[in-house]
Order: sequence, then structure tokens, then C-alpha cells
Amino acid sequence: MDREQLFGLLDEFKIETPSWGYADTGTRFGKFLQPAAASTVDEKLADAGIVHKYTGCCPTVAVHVLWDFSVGVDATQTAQIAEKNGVRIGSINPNLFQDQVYKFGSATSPDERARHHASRHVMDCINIARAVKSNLLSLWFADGTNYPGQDDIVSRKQRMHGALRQWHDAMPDDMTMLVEYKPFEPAFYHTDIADWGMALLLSQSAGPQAKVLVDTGHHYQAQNIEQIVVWLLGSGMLGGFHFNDRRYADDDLTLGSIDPYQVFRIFHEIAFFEWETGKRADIAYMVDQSHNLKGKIEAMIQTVMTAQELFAKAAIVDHKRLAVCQSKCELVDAENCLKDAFSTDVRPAIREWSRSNGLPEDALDAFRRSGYLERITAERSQKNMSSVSSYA
Ligand code: RM4
Ligand code: MN
Ligand code: MN
Repeated sequence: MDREQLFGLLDEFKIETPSWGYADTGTRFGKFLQPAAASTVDEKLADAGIVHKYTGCCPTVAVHVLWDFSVGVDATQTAQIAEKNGVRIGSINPNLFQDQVYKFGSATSPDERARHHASRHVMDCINIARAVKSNLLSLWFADGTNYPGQDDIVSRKQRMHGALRQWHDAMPDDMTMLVEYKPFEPAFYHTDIADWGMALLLSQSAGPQAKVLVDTGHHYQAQNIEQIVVWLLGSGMLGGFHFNDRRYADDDLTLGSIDPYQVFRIFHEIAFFEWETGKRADIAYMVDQSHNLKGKIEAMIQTVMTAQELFAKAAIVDHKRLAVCQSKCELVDAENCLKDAFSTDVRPAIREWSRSNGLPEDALDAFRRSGYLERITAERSQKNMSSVSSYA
């Protein structure tokens, strides 16, 4: 692959950052407060704007409706704040887990009031999406049970089917519904959408605008995520990613911090699919991380730089050679096609791409020297450090 081609791919590569990644979030035992954390949607969008300013590849911001939109506030105002900060509102994430009514689930709850509440909230979210000109509705459910026998798994499945169909029909034609799965947590006995197969069946029955969302942290240990990615791609059902890394559970660590080779393999399978089919895969790349210990903006920039790097490494795999090695069962050489690309230092090329786009060569360094962190620390610390956080 020549430089021009790689630069073309980097031009197209965009990642959405999440509003909640700029805010103080924690473990279930509590949260450590950061003086510079964002606590209002204005602050979150300002921080996301800074990440985009220095990286040049994060033009949209995912929002969580309950956390980012207050009742009575006109959503178009939020879109304007985003615009003022050089970004746009991206995926709309309904919150179907925090309200007291969701104790036994939302769409799948045996309690009709909970299901109704969830439906109303999703309808509101669709309206917000319209108002902010977003075309992505991203659904994650905390629904499930904690104990064997607690509820009828089949009835819950049918309720989920019904809800998704109804919500799908309420979406405008250009909107995509992303259905996320997760094997456990907060439900510990069964999760209503536990894996990609369940998400796929539900999406297929919801309608043509529904696709599966793969959150890299939402798998059992040792699961081959790149295989799932290829299967979904092949059936036109891969809607997007929530990028993060994990060591034990849904750790929400920064991308590639534990296993960069896995992220590379995911990007490789996508690139290889595109090479084999001659088609561009239409995938929403999004970050879903919670930075408890690292500085939030720094962690986000680190994530984005890591994603660009691993994406570029995957792009330079010699596809033709790999296909030949595969057809001849030349295992060592085939594997080395991946390893050669993975061990190539693509950072000089990315720096050149950044320079050619009028961006700083090193986004992290540019951010650190900008004085932004010092400014928001001074502005936000008093408010932030006086908030309380406790487990019980
Ligand atoms: C979940 C899941 C969702 C995210 C919430 C906050 O584990 O990953 O995508 O919206 O966390
Ligand atoms: Mn997620
Ligand atoms: Mn998660």
C-alpha cells in the first residue's frame, strides 16, 4: 500500500467519543473525583471539541439522554453548543437502566409500567435524534435476572422482540438502530441480550434499519471477537463498535491498553473483508470508556491515537500475499503477513498525515501544551471536588 492510499484511509477513519467519557464515572464502589472533569453537557462537548481539534478524527459525540438532556431544554440548543465546539451530536443512547421503575428490567420487565416508561423514553430519544440531526439510536439494556426462576426467559425475549419492532417502526427512514449485547452485569444470572447471536436475531426481526453493536468489553474471556465481526460483516449486520479494553470483566479500560493485537486483528478482518469484496464497510466506530484514574481528555486522546495506529497497521497488511499464503496452506508465512504489519511502526506515517491536514503531529503533546487543562481545572475544580460519592 502506498502512502497516498493510507492517507486516504486515514482521512475516512472517524471515531465518535462518548460524552460520559469526559465526566466523573466510577466503579460500583464509588468514584474518584477529578478537578477538571466535565459535569454539564456544555463542558462535555467543549472537551470533545478539544479532542477533535487535536486529533482531527472525532467529529461526533455520543450522548446519553438522561445524563445530557434536561427536561424542558430544547435539544436543538445542545446541537448548537456542539457546533460551537466544532463537533456534532452522534449516537443517541437512551437510558433504560437508572430509573427506579427498571428494577426488574425495562423492555423485558414483567411490570407493564416499566415497559411503558421505556417506550416513552425511546420515543423521546427518537425525537431528540431528529432535533439534533443524528441518525443513530444506540440501545443497551441492563435487562436480565439475578436468580434462576426469577422470571420466564422466553416471555422476556418476546417482550424484547415486540419493543424493538415497535421502536424500529417509529424511527425515520434514515435512522439506524444499534443493538448492543452484554453477557452479564448488572444482571448476574441471565442477560436478556447476552451475545451477538441474540442481538442478531433481535435486529433481524426488528427491521432493516437495525444492526448489531459490538462492544469489545462485552465478551467472555478468550472469545474470538474478530470472528464475530467477520460473520456480522458478511451478513450486512455489523452496525458499529464500542471500543474499550478489558482484562477481567467490562472494565472500560482504554483501547489497546491490555491487548492491542486483538484490536489490530479486528481492524484487519474489516480491511480484508473490504479488499475481498471491493466494498466499503459502513461501520460506526465509537469509544465507550470510563476513565477513573487517567485524566479524561488525555485518556481519550490516547485512545484515539491508539485506534488510528492499529487501524493503520491493519491497513498495510499485504492482502494479496496473505490470500496466496492461505490458499497454499503456508501457515507461517500467512501469520507473518499479520505480524509484519503489526510490528511496523506506522507512527511516522500518521504524523505526516496529521501535518498534511494542518493538525499537530502529536495530539497529546499539543493538548498538554495548550493550557486547556489548566484553564478547566481552575474553572471546574471547586464545583467538582465538593460533590459526594459513596457505595452505601
Ligand atoms: C454499558 C454499555 C453501554 C453504556 C453503559 C454506560 O456497560 O457498555 O453501552 O451505555 O455501560
Ligand atoms: Mn457499550
Ligand atoms: Mn459496557
